[in-house]
Amino acid sequence: MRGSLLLLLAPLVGAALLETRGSPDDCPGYKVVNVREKDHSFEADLTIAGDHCDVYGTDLENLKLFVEYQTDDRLHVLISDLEEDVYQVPTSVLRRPDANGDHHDNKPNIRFDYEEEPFSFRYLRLRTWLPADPYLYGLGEHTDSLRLPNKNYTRTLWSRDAYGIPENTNLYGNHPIYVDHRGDDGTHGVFFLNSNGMDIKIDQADDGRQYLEYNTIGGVLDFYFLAGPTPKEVAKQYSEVVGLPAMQAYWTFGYHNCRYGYQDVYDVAEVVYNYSRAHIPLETMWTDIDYMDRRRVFTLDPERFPLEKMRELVDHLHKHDQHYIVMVDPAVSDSDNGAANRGKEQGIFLTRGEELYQGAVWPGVTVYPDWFNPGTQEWWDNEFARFFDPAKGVDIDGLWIDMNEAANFCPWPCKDPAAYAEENDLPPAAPAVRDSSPRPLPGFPSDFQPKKSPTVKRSASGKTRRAKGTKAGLPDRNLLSPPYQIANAAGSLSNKTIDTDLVHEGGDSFVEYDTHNLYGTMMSSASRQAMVLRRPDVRPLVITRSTFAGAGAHVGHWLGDNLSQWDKYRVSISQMLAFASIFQIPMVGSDVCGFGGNTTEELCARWATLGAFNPFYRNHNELGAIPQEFYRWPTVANAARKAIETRYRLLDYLYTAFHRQTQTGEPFLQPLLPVQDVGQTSVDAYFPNDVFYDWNSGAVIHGQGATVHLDNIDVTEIPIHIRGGSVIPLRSKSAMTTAELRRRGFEILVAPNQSGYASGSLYLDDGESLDTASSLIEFEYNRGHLTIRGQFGYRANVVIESVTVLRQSRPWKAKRGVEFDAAKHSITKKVDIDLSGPAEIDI
Ligand code: MIG
Repeated sequence: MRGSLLLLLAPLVGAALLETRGSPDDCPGYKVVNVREKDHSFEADLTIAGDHCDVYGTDLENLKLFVEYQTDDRLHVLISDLEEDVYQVPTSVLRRPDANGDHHDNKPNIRFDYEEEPFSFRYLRLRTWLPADPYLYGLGEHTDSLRLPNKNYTRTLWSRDAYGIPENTNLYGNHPIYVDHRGDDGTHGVFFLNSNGMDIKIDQADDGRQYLEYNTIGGVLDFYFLAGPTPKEVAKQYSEVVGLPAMQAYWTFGYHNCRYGYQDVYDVAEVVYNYSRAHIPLETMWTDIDYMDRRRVFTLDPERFPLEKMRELVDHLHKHDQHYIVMVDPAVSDSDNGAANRGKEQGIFLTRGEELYQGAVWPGVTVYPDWFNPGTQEWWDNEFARFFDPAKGVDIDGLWIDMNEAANFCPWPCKDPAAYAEENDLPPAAPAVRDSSPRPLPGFPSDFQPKKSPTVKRSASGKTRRAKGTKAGLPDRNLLSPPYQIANAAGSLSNKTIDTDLVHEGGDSFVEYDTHNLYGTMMSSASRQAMVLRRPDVRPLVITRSTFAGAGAHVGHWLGDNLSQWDKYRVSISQMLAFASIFQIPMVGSDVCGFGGNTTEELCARWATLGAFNPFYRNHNELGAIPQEFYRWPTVANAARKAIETRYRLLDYLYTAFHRQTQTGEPFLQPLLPVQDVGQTSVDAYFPNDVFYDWNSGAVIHGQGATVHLDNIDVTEIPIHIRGGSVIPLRSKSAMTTAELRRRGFEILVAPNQSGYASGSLYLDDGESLDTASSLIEFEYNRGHLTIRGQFGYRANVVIESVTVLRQSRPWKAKRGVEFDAAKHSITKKVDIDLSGPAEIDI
């Protein structure tokens, strides 16, 4: 963005709370003194420009301002206390980008302007003025419109177990970045690197001027301004700040099935069997907390999910090139069990003074790992190595982590978690053990039948207060009820989570008040590491509920507890787009067919097709809801088979685009034109000014930068259009597993633009190694001629079998070996070209 951003900032509040008086609008602000300029940066002191107003605590007298042009397209502005005692997001959780980026011509594309006095500071508020009617995106996680409202709108960032993902509330994760899209005037992004609870208000002042305002209850004012000028460039620039997303294994893009409430291992096996019988490709089977003994992590229910049978199930899946994933929660049952005992021995749980801090979740009274504790990672690694031991334990292929906001059912102040657990039947009674065998499941071991089986010093934490300059937070703050209250939908800060006045272990003594929003991401990176230790060579799939900026470097995300409703189906699209294209967490998807409540055949069929265009494609269902596996209804089964077939044929296209995002930050995005409501079979879809081809019929649509009415969309179909100018590498045929899919050859589909030109690429690797040889193959088509070039480091054992060119503007003329498909007006040439080097094809 060329131009300037005038920042109107607010003072940092320190020290003890004084009584609240006056309005923040009357505060004096700061003046800039003693500016020290360097090549690409400058520093200045800020001193308070009048009497304190102390509206939300004692204003700090002196601050420092640090402004750095880190690249031509990235400006870093940091305003902190002089001593840097105020909390800053630890670099161990989010590393900071290299400040010595490219300065091509010393003409930064973004400029920092300021007024010396007043520097317009107001308590902990920062307001930035925007043009009228702005197009703002981001500031997740939320279920509001993709383009954020401009009036009377508050986005609260504070991780919360948000059943039903209600609109206008804070949800599981926190991504304080927005993108301001100004069309031809450019697009820029603003990332506020702050993990404290905050309200971000978007509204108009009394005089009608538009603003966006941060109200954070702690931390420093740490901003990255990203110059754009396109949304794609902003996304790339953001990825340079928070890190590129992790590459995922090929199989993780297959179809996943999950539910809460599978009664026993036989139930799970039967679902696997039913998918194969229905001929619906099931790549990965999941199991929720049902497998645990009384809901305790790192245990198996000895009657319903006995180890021996679990191992047989996993073996069966692996033998059929399928995968298995289970859930792990952070809260550990405070009872006599291995994980708890070892954790106590090693002193890695959160404490209050000398006592273990307790909450109550599924297993009853629980304790919580302190991810800041230097011993926690080792404990976690060890629990994974034991429980998920390939030789003796449950040999999972991926991991699902939940409840890491962190969730606590016991409302604050939770005085007696044991009484709470008792009154609320935690853990809930397990379902009765079946005494009749399920029907025989061909392909499973013959003894795969239920049997009745019998039922079955923490270190004191000497917390030291921090030394100066630790960026760990000022002392003597009110960490439970600060004077400014964010609009947390759960009420007070500590409600339904762990207490915000807890002090973390480790030299810095961070407090939960400042680091609450990091809990899920710290669990994520710890879990990724534990998974890598189990299988050092392969990319670990970890799917988490709570995220913070930068989490995509470690994990993927599912969108939490949605409901089986059309509005949740619709909002899953904008949520998915925001996570993939703005927050840099491209492995993302919603609970297909809906989690809470009963789905319907129609909704589930539509969601089966929509979900096939989410990077992460998983059907998941709540305990107690009617079953919704794809084979349960004929139309859903049909819709799923078709959608998975399309997805799988396109899987390398998705994989290539996903890989590109992990290398460059360029967002992985697919346009979606779904039917969005019950009983609806038509949709008005916006088509940009370009030529498009219908995926099924090959029919051409000339986009006019306007909506086009698409009719008669059967409940088993989803409209897909290929933009002219694309070359798409398709697998020649779909398959029942991604392993089988990788043995299929390629069909190169050419969709020329108006001038008869198209290009595309194909990324190939072994599909799973962290460190792998790869090929990046570029296709270029120009009026009858296809050129294949690129790097060919990976030896694929399949070939290009055919090339198809969709309807062209010139009349089709027969060439040798080229067939004409009259229905699609396309031409196809059979070829046999291996993927080991350049090639040229006339068609
Ligand atoms: O309190 O593990 O979002 O996917 O099925 C609910 C049971 C705990 C919440 C997750 C959901 C999961 C459920 N969990």
